[in-house]
Amino acid sequence: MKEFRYASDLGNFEEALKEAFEIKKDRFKYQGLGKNKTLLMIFFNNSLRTRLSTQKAAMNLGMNVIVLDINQGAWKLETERGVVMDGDKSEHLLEAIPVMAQYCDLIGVRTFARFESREADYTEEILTQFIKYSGRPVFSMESATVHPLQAFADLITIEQYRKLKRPKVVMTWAPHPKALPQAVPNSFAQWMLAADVDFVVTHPEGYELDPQFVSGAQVEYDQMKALEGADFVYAKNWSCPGVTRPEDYGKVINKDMNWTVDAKHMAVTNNAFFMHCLPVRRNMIVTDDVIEAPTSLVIPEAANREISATVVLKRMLEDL
Ligand code: AN0
Ligand code: CP
Repeated sequence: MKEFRYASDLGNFEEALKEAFEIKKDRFKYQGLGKNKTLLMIFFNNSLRTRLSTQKAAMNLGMNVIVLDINQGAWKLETERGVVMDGDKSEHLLEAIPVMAQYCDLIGVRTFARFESREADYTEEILTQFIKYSGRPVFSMESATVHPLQAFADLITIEQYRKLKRPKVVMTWAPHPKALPQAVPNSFAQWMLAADVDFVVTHPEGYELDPQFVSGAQVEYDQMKALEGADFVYAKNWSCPGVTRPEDYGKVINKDMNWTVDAKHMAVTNNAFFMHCLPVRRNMIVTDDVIEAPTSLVIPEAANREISATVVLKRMLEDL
């Protein structure tokens, strides 16, 4: 594997899940694979789970790890070509990327959507420059439009807990005070559409996700109706994707607290499991009682981040 951004980069899901459960049983099975190999993780944005689980995954494989927080101690980077660099940015990404690549074998990048331009975000301006100029295998640790390590962990979690062969999985928008990226819902939708599940998306009008990720999904604007009979409820906030309202791209256009997942929502499901990628704002996205219930999978889901990252790093190491 040379790149990890999309569901298609993983290939056959059955094989990937088999590998994931093999690693879950013995996460140190491939300890020799990463000897004298270095993973560089570059963070343009904050993280708790991705940072820890990906580092742990690299250690499972015997790798060395370097973590760089671009905003803490590195030079401020210019990302646009052609700019006269007379401002506060001391270095250009076009030098920084090949330099960073000298010191590592694999690169993970976290770089959120900036919401300055839909086009810049949806062309994955930063991540694609890493792919183009580093000469190393590159994986997204949540980039502008995707979060594949999360979606893979979610797939593993659903496989681990499903009671039916083909469960009903409902992804519901929920309110949040600040604008959040569409990366998590984009990837989750893409992965669920490629998996053997009955997938439904529910959100208020104006929150339609990009067709490149959701085309083929059932979209139901009535949240209660969508949740009926669900086996898994996957909650997430996202800001306006700008599909039906281009002028509102990246804005919070709805804060309707009726969408907060609470006991009354869960009551119409098939005793569904509750999922969220975390971090979550309690009593905005989900009530205390729902996230604390025995049916809440938020912790096992986070635990599976180590597994998804181990599989991805293993496959990248095998292809070096
Ligand atoms: C980020 C998001 O919604 O994309 C990261 C989630 C994994 N969340 C926040 O910034 C709070
Ligand atoms: N779910 C997730 O990616 O969390 P972090 O932002 O803490 O890495």
